[in-house]
Amino acid sequence: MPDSLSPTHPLALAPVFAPASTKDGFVEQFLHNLNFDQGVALSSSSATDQYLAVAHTVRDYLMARWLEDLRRQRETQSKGVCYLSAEYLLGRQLDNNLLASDLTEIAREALAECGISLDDIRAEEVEPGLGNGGLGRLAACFIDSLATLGVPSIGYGIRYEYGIFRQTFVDGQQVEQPDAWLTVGSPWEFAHPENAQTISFGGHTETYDDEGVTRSRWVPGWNVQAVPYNYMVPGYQNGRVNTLRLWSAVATDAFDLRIFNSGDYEEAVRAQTFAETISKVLYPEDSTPQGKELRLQQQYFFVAASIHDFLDNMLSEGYDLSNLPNRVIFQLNDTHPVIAVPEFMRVLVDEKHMEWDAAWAITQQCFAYTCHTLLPEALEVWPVELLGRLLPRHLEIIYRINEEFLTAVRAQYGDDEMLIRNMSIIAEHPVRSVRMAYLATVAGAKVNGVAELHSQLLREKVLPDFDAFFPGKFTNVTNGVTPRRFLRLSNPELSRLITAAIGDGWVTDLERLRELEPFAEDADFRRAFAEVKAANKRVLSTVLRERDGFAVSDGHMLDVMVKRLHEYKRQLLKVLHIVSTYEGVVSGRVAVSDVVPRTVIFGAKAAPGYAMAKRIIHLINAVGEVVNNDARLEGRLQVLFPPNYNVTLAERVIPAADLSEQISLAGKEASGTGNMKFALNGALTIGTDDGANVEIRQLVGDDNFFLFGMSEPEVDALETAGYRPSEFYQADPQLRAAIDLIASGAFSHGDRSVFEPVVSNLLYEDRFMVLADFASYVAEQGRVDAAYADQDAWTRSAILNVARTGFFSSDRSIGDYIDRIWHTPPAL
Ligand code: 26W
Repeated sequence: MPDSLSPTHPLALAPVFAPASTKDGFVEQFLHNLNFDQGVALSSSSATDQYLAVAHTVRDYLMARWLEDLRRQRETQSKGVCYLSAEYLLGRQLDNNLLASDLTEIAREALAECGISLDDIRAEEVEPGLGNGGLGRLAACFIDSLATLGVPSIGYGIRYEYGIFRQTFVDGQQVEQPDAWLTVGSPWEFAHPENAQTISFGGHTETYDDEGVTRSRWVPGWNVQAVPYNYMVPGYQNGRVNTLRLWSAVATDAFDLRIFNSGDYEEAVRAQTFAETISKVLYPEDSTPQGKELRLQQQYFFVAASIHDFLDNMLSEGYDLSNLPNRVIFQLNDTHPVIAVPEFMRVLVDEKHMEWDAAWAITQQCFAYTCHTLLPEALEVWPVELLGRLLPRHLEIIYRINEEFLTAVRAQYGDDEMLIRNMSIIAEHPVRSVRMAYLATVAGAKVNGVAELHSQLLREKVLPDFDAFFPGKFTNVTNGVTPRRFLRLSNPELSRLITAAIGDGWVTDLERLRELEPFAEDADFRRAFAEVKAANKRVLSTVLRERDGFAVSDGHMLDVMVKRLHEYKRQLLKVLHIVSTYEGVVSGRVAVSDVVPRTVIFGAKAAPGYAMAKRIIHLINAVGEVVNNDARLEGRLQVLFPPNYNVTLAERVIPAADLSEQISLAGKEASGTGNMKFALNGALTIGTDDGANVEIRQLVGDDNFFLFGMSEPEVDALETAGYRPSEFYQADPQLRAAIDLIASGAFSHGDRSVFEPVVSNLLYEDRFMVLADFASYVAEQGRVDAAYADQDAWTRSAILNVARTGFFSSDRSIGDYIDRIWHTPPAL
């Protein structure tokens, strides 16, 4: 009997009937789970039953490793990372977990024996969309890398009952539907109500005398329970399984009881519903925080639960808290979890009775902050009135942190009131508010941006005074993506080709893709590579036909722009290019035979309250409707906009793409991570010198990247000089023709009012300088067309993009976090 089957072994594992690591074992375990978990016989099982039983089989297989890792992390007490993130955009789990356990082929054969196709089963999984876009997906890539690298770590977040909305189009306009991802239950989660934390809100603070010491305490007004749900995060074929712990809100008994005793049944039910709204729904806002009270409740709810969970469960009995910096680093994924800072101080000072200065010294070593934006309107601020009402003690603590910080600033710079006002954690206008990014910067051991350019602009433009005041605090960690999901899983054909050429070491050591470089000169390899791309396009074509009824034309360049809809990302620039091509043909300026056949694919969700973004979605659909159906184009230009772009669709679109659109105004996109996924899958980029595009271009080389547009300093200069978009409109007949066509109602059945707000915004405001970059963009697209005509040269460039973008593995990003910020020990 193996050790771990003994009841006295610390893991005391239940015997498994047969290990799922053989085909027969898998079949046995699968049928067992089908019978005993789903309660059905194979003959009467639905695809959902089968999916759940397969998932349980994989889960059972990983369980021993998971329990072992949980025990190891608790026992070794080595320094670990708590990743605090309000979002995790995980994507489907089955495929990933099969790959991590190296069970894919076994599962495929075992299921085939039962008359089931693995491909059909995987389509049953509803992806957990617990994030908006880049920031949430980055967190998911990071926990994959943390597990693969064996870093002692845990991800903490919120188990939203409803993830990012499901997008549908009605008459070309976005309509949001709730995403009830938990309807059939998630086979990957484990609820632990016995480990619930009580999280308090409201009330007031008071001081009291504790044997001659005056202390503060918080007397809360109400509370909720935070119930943890654990998710397995398996490392890639390394026997490690980390944990993602997401919190769900339920009403506390005490809360219910008080009301129940008062005899108000309806009120008791209402109270319960109220408590549970906290984890009900992910805010679909991306970049523009709304300052909603419920959002602050969500933020405090999950970070307070996480901190208490860590202190209660992860530290050994009688742990010396002054040692905490050697035990943990809390990484703050943007400002959303920053309320953790005053909470941590409150626990140390009010509950553990630590001196303020000692507690602050510890806090400043236990937190680090990652900023993910440059847009001023995306920097979270919480009105003091709201924060003080919901978290009165935390507000007092923030005031004290600020007071001491400003005293130190004064000591260094004297009474420069302007500077003090600029650096204060408290803003006075338009309403007195807490600047969460400033609080994070003052508290964090390190502050990092997410690409070289972003980190530079963060230091120089967003937080310059802080950079001067805290030398050495600012650093960069360029983002990355997991090669498991975004190459190995999503592009199996290319993976096979790469592995055949250089072996499979690249899956965990992506820089090894460099070894592909010589193959760019090999005609046979180029042919095989081009064949993979063509096959991926056929797969996408099938997916889009089945999913959306779209027909993708053969032989077209696939030109893809997928990302959240935001003005700074400039989907409008792409629309103007399409409209201009169309206008060129219908006006006779361009011969249709000169149009290089392209299919443009958009994918984008707009925040439900972002009216301009929704109008742009409408415009894209309207332009597609006209262009796709105008015979004069002879089918050479197609615009497809599949609704509900998500991780699952990304995995199909990216491997098929020829051209990746990364066209934000320089200085606005912090990094981008889609840009990395496309390059890694052999798409060429047309892009501005923005975010991580800068590093992509440096790595792949100018010859293999289509650069256009103003640089960040040029944008800055134009802004200073005074940007007048109408001057660009007046000066460029091609631009004028495109805008006039939209304004004429050509895409709105003659109704000029429909897109009038878009047109006038472009002409009179154009915050993101679409018109200023139009000519340069169109010219560069001309070079794209010319380059695409030489398919063999294009393929050569595509291979070089793959070979030279190994740097963008999230394993490398995590390595950088370890070296520059966390200083955690090597894997156990
Ligand atoms: C509602 C408040 C709010 C504010 C900002 C919600 C979400 C945000 C995020 C910071 C938006 C976001 O996802 N930022 C993206 O982060 C990616 C990962 O670092 C970067 O690659 C993108 O450039 C950045 O826009």
